[in-house]
Parts: sequence; C-alpha cells; structure tokens
Amino acid sequence: MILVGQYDSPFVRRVAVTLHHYHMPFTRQPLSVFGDFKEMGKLNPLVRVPALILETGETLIDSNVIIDHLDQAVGPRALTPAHGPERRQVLRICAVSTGCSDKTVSLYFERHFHDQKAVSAALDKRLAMQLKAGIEWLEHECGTPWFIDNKMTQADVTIGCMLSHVKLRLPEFFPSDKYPKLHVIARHCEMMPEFDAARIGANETVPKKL
Ligand SMILES: N[C@@H](CCC(=O)N[C@@H](CS)C(=O)NCC(=O)O)C(=O)O
Repeated sequence: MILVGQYDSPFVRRVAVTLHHYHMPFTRQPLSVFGDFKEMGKLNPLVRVPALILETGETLIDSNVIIDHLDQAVGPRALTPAHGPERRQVLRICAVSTGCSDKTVSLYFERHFHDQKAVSAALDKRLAMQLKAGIEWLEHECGTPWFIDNKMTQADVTIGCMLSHVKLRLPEFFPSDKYPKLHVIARHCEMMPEFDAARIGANETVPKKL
C-alpha cells in the first residue's frame, strides 16, 4: 500500500498511525497539495490528502473512508468498536476532533495566505470560536489515562494528531496551562511507537504562497 500525503496533515498522520498500530506495511509518497497539485488531482479531484493506494491499484480518499477500510481488514483488533454505543461514542469524538482539524486548517490558511489587512476579521473570529469550542468540548468529555477508560481507541489517535497539528500551526489554541486532560492524551500518544514512526519531516510544510 502507498500512503499519499505529508505528515503535517493531521488527516494523513491519523491514517499513518493507524497503519503502524495494525502493523500493516506501507510506503509513503509525501506529495504536497500545493507543490504537487496536478499529480494530487489525479488521485483526488478535490486535491486533498490523504489518499491510500491499495495493492489492487484502487485508490481510497478521505481519512475516515481509509480508516474504515483498515478497520474492516484488521477485524477485532480495530481501534474503532465494530458496533453499538461504544462505536457511536468513538465516532462522535472523532467527528469533533477532525472538525477541530478542519477549523485549524481553514484558520491557518486564512492567515497564512493573506496579508494581515486582507484577512477577514469576521471569518477569523468565527473559526477561532469554533476551534476553541471544539477543544473545550473534548477536554470536558475526556477521561484518563485514555479518552475512554484505559484503552487507546481511534478517538485518542485522532485527538493526538489533531493536537500536534494545532501545536504546530496555531499553538495559542493549546497553551500548556489549559486543557490538562488533553495534554495527558497528547503526551501518551506521542510516546507511542506508532506516533513516533509518523513524525513530520523537515520538508513537510506549506509554501509561503499559493
Ligand atoms: N475529511 C478529509 C479532510 C482532508 C483535508 O482537509 N486535507 C487537507 C490537508 S490537512 C488538504 O488536503 N487540504 C488541501 C485543500 O483542501 O486545498 C479527511 O478526513 O481526509
């Protein structure tokens, strides 16, 4: 299998961590949605990462779709429970966490690709409020040592990847003196070998201009 995308994307990274956790071998093509626009467009018309190219040649897009496929392949070892209230709980937490990543990407791009005076103050404020509310909700719902009881699930993987991305792009939204339970999850995650195997490389970044 080939995982396409850079690890500065929390969506690519949650797929990579999941693949490592399941001990599924893969290689990576760290294409950029900016520098490799044309090549990416052949894999996903929306020019978004991640994509996963299967041995059959079939290409899966969207981290949720890819993880659903990996979960089916791995069976009872899946990080997302197969059914019932436990599954709905993990999926709800993942939805808020990936939503936080969506808001982080939007807010970062709004600031990064505009001159200060061209940034929409109203949009900036709205995105900031949504991101803050998402992180606060997660802190409120969070258990210990893992989000749900004492077992790592896809909720933890997704939150760990979301928080490392927030720290990278918009660190003021995850200060060290707030969100104590989420800081524990973030620390636990980054100590795991599957997270260590999916660290962001020095070249995996966003260009200055579109
Ligand atoms: N729902 C998608 C979101 C993917 C996504 O937003 N990827 C970002 C990278 S962090 C991207 O490729 N953005 C480029 C763009 O939309 O132009 C998923 O879970 O995979």
